[in-house]
Amino acid sequence: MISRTRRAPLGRASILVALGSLLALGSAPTAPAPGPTPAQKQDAPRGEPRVFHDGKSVIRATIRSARDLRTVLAVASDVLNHRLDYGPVDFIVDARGLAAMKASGIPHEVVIPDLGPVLRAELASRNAQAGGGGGGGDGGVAGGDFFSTFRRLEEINAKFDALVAARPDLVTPFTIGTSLEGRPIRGIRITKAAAGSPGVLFNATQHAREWGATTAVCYIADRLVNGYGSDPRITALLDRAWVDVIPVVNPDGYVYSWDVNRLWRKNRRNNGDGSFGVDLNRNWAFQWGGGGASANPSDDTYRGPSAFSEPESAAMRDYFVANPTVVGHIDFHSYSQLILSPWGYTTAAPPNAVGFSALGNEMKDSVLRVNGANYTTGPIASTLYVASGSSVDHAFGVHGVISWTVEVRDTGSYGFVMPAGEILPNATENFAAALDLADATVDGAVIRFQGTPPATAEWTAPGSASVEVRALRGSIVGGGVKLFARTGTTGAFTPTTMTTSGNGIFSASLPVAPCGSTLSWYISAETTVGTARYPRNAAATLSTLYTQSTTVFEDTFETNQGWTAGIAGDTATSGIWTRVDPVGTTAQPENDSADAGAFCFITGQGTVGGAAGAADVDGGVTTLLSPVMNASNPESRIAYRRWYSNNLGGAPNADSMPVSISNNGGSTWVLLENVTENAGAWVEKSFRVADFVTPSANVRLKFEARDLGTGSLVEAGVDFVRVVTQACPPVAGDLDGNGSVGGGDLAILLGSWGGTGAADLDGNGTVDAGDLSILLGLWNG
Ligand code: 0X9
Ligand code: ZN
Repeated sequence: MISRTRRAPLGRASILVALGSLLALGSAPTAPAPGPTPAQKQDAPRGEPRVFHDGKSVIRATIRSARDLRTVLAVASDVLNHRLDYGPVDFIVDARGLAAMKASGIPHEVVIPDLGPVLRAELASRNAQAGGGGGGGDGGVAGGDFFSTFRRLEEINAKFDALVAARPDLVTPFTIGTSLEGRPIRGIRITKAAAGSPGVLFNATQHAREWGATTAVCYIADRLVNGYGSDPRITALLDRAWVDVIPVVNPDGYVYSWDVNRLWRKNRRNNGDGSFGVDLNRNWAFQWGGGGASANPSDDTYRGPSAFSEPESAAMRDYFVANPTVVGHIDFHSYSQLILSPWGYTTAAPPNAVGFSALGNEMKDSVLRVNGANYTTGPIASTLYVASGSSVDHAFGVHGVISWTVEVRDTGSYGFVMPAGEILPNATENFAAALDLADATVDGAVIRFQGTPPATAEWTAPGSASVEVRALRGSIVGGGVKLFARTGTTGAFTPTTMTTSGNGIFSASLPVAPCGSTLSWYISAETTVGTARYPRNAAATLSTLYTQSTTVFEDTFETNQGWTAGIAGDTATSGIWTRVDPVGTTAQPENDSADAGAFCFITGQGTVGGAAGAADVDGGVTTLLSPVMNASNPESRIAYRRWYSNNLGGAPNADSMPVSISNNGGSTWVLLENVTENAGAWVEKSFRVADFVTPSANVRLKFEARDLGTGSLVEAGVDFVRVVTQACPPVAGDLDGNGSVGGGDLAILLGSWGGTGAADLDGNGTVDAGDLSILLGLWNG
């Protein structure tokens, strides 16, 4: 379950940082500390006094049992991240609830002791940034500063109007219905595709307070409109599909979260019992009234009196009915950094779980590449919690739409009150996921590359490529998975049909090509509804340099080639590096890395049957130094196999083994990698020397096995060290070294006519007609 893998509750320091940054939002360096703001700013425009949750605290607790969960639900006045499985959950308590938590024995942390100052500071920063919280901000098409701060409903509407006005040929406005308080629920369609084409929907703000989701969806609209015609992937998408964007499904709640209560979630239904609001994401018909939805009107997950009792959710229902060619959908929420697929109402696997999983992983990887943010993916109910009557289940369960919930940033440091500086990073990474969802559902398939596309390949044996292909709509056409390749940057791509070994895996050999050439390639999968591509962008290809590797240094440690085990300054009292046929323990290998022979370097040899901790590294660091190796070739690579185990003895992963490289015989060192993972296995590593130091004939390696953390059991090993160069064999007649024999070589030959040198191809002592005829015979480019 995700909650177990989430990072540990915030420490005091990070809470202070979070609060500090929040208070600093939008303030000039000289701005006064937030104090009382004018009364007209404090009271909501609608006349209701603002709610600042004064004296309430935000708690992060760790649920360990059903009993803990019942206690938390009893004391919480609002659950923030609705993570009601075992693990951490964030919620608001009043002073009595806080006391009850303290008495409960449930592990918890007070993340925000008093919400009042935090929410007052948030309002002050909004007032400062947006000229009083209303009217400001550009409605500009080219982005402008629209994403520099959060925007009121009327600003979002103006922005969308501006997108329509700028590109009426591309953007069409629509309204899907009207909220309880009479606000239109608006959207735009962005497309150049023919009528009847497939399309996708991105919406946000079923939940009023989730402004990070609202801004992310506004950004999708902005990027698509502005990217059409300039960005090849966006252009291709909008030429074959439509994209609908509905930024605010719950306009009444959104306005209320601006004007009265920043932490409002539901719509603004008067429930008639003194409570307000229905949770729109529990009000959809599919499996309405099941688990994870409340029948109590005052609850934040109140499902409403009946399915689609609310005009906002009913408008969304009608949207799906009226748009039968919608094939993909993301309902954006905040917060928790999750990419969630059906089902929400049950932990049972959905139809085509493997397809959902492949697409979830594609989106997660794309998000990570944009800004390095980690999102987690999986089915809702088994990843987050059971919740029934939600949009995702309805869209998939009733209409077969490939539907997702994305919970955007962050993981709880700020929660709903995202700093304005996070708007763009959050939006750009989620835009990447949105594009993947669109391409995958429109084209019908996901292609997942197995491993990493190779940057280089041996030109005589370039190896093969494997992909996992999963249909999302329709099915994969027999023989329809192909690898397309060409050498160089011009000419047609030649297809090779990839063969399947079952389980969605397809493989093909990379084509043979001359040494020194670059292979451009991509993979495509034809489905009954379209053709998917890897990489997704039709203008992008993979590129692999064909080369020839030569091993210039190799050490299997069967003999001593001049390594130094233990150096001056080492502090370890045991487990000193030693070259042996290892005796295995639970921490140390029983065998070397399966290169030739049986020997390798390990940290301390124990006795057969001895305790795991008897000969491990203790008390400090032990260093293994290589002899000087020649890595002067500019494309030299260093490769080795290493073992590292530090998971035992009560302090997992507390230690490390830095591996460093020197190009001056050991005078100075540059870190290659700092091994901390407790692999407990031989791991092959390979580094391009020039990425770390200037290649030289004076290269050395240094492995430092450390036992510095308390109580941990550290064992390390090194084996099969190699220096490999990459260079193509000389081509006869290639006098200019460009890989082929052509005009440049002819010019060199004619330039040395009558003289001697490399152009004397027949070796008769003079560059003459004999050499010219050899060169013309080798002519190939
Ligand atoms: O509970 C929700 O509606 C969503 N989380 S939030 O914290 N934004 O409220 C998650 C919805 C996922 N979908 C289903 N549970 N079906
Ligand atoms: Zn939500």
